[in-house]
Amino acid sequence: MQLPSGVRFEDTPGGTRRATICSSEAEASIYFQGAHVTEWVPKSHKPVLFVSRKSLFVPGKPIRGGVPVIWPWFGPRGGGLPGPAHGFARTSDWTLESVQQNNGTITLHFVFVPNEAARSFGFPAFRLDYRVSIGSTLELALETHNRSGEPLTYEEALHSYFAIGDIESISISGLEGTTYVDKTDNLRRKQQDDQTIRIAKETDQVHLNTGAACVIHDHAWDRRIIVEKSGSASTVVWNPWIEKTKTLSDMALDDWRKMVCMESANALDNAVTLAPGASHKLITSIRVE
Ligand code: TA6
Repeated sequence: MQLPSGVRFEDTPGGTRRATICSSEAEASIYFQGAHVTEWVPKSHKPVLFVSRKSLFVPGKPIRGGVPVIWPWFGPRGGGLPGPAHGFARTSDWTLESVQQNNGTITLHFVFVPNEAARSFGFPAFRLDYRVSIGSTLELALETHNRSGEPLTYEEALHSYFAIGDIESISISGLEGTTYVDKTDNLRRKQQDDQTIRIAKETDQVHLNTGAACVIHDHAWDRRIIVEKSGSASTVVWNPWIEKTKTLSDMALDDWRKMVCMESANALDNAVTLAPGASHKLITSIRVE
C-alpha cells in the first residue's frame, strides 16, 4: 500500500499493530484492532483524547481510552444473549483498505466484515466502513451496510474519551432540555434542565433523540472541545468517579479526574434498524478551540 509521508505502521510489544500519523496538522495513532483511534494531537494543542496508562494493548482486550468503536450493541448485550460488553467490533481486527492525503488531512479507511465472533453472535452479513480523517479536526465516519436479506437492528457508539484538566472544572453544553436514561439510577428517565452539565459524582447518562453539537468547556486547561455529529440520535456522558474507577483494573485510581466520555451514539430507543441492503452513516467531528 502506497503511504503518504508521515504514516507508519508498527507492531507493538503487546502483539497488536498500529498506524502512526505525523502531518503538518496533527499527530495520531490508530490500532488495527477495533480501528481504534488512541491519540489525536492537533498542532499547538495538548492531546485531545485520554488513554489510560494502565490500558492493555493486547489482542482481544478493549483499549481503555481513545475512541472505542462500539457495535452492534451498547453496554451489556440484552435479551439474555451472550457476547462481550459493547459488542465485538472493538476487539476484532479490521482491514485497512486505503490511506489518502488531502492537503493536511490524512484519511484512513478501515473495513470490518463478519468474522467468526460476529457469526457466532448472530451477525453473518454486514459491512462496516470506518473513515478516520486526521487533521486540525478529527472526523470519524462509521457506515453500516446491511448485507443480509433480513432487517438488521443494531446499536453503535463512537465512545470518545476526552482528556481534561480536572473533572470538577469542566461543564458540558448542548444537552439542555434533553431526556436521558440515568444508568446510575436504575435506568430512570430524567429531563436535563436548562443548565450546562457539571460532574460531581459517578455519571452515566444516555441522552436520547438529540442530534445537537456538544461542547466540553475545560476551564482548567482554558480550552473547549467541540463535538458535532450527524446520523447520531444519542449522546452518552460518562465519568466513573472514585468508586467505579477502583473496579476498573485498566484505569489508575486518579484517572477519573482526567477524563470524560462524550459519545456520539445510537443507543437504547435510538437503535438503528436497516432494511435489507440499506446503510446508515454516523459521523462525529471533533475540534479544539
Ligand atoms: O458509555 C458508558 C459505559 O456504557 C459505562 O456504563 C461503562 O461501562 C463504560 O461504557 C465503559 O465500558 P467498558 O466496557 O469499556 O468498560
